Amino acid sequence: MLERLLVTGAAGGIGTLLRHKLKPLAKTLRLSDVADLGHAGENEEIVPCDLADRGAVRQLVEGCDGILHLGGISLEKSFDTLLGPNIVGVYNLYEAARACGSPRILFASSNHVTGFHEQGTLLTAEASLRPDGLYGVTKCFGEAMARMYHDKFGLETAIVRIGWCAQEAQDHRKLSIWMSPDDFLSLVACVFTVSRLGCPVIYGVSNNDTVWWDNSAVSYLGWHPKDNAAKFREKIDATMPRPPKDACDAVYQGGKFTIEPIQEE
Ligand code: NAI
Ligand code: 15L
Repeated sequence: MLERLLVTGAAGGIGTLLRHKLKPLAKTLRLSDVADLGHAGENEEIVPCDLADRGAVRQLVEGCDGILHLGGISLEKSFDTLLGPNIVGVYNLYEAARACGSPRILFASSNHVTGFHEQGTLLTAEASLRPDGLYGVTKCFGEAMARMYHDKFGLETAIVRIGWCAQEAQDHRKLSIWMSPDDFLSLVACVFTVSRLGCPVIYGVSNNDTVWWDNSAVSYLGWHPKDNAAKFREKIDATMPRPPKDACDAVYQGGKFTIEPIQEE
């Protein structure tokens, strides 16, 4: 069991889904965000922090032996909006981790680092990076930071390219990329308990019927996702039309992100 697990971005969608489920993994959960996290529950510490504030991030990481890094901008935005949380923030986090005993990190990357691959292509961790926007590019930066801090300093990171983590898959594309909160939780548990982690790339996806990603290279983690988005298919088919074959949602893994404009502010 970890002594103190830091969860950045804990007030966000995934952080909220996992907050109570994470408790068995650590004696103390240190929950952090710029948004309101409410009151600290049993075995919780609330530490507000802007990831772009280097000194604050250094203090935030002190005393933590694991970091679940969910914090940052999670959608396509302007470069100026992404810069602080997703670029400066990731640098601050890795430098703080290096100074604080190199706790293991789970970096929440995204399927949008490879969003311009076509849906019919089965990707492994070796797939070339084909980000589908500036958001995806910032996640490529985070992945490169993780790799460099591992090669140079031995700091271990699980790079998790999350598909869509939520209670439900709501459209046809998400039937292939959905990861249930419970499957994410079991992945987090594997990452923080496996004896040697290294710096693997893992696709964060449940055991869905339609598969775009191959995680066989990380079988040593012992992660066996159990849920399957197929249970949402009937509802999706009944409530929305299947996208036309040539629509971005049906062609590219990144779906609509591939047609997002470069935003100016
Ligand atoms: P979210 O947008 O709901 O939560 C992110 C949290 O980060 C927010 O609570 C926000 O206040 C916080 N944050 C933003 N800027 C910050 C800053 N400067 N300092 C501190 N905190 C800051 O995102 P969600 O959906 O919970 O995703 C969590 C992570 O997983 C994100 O990094 C996202 O890119 C990644 N991801 C999520 C996917 C999903 O299915 N939800 C899919 C792929 C990747
Ligand atoms: C992401 O990276 C986003 O954070 C999430 O909100 C979804 O849009 C997801 O990708 C997706 O690909 O649907």
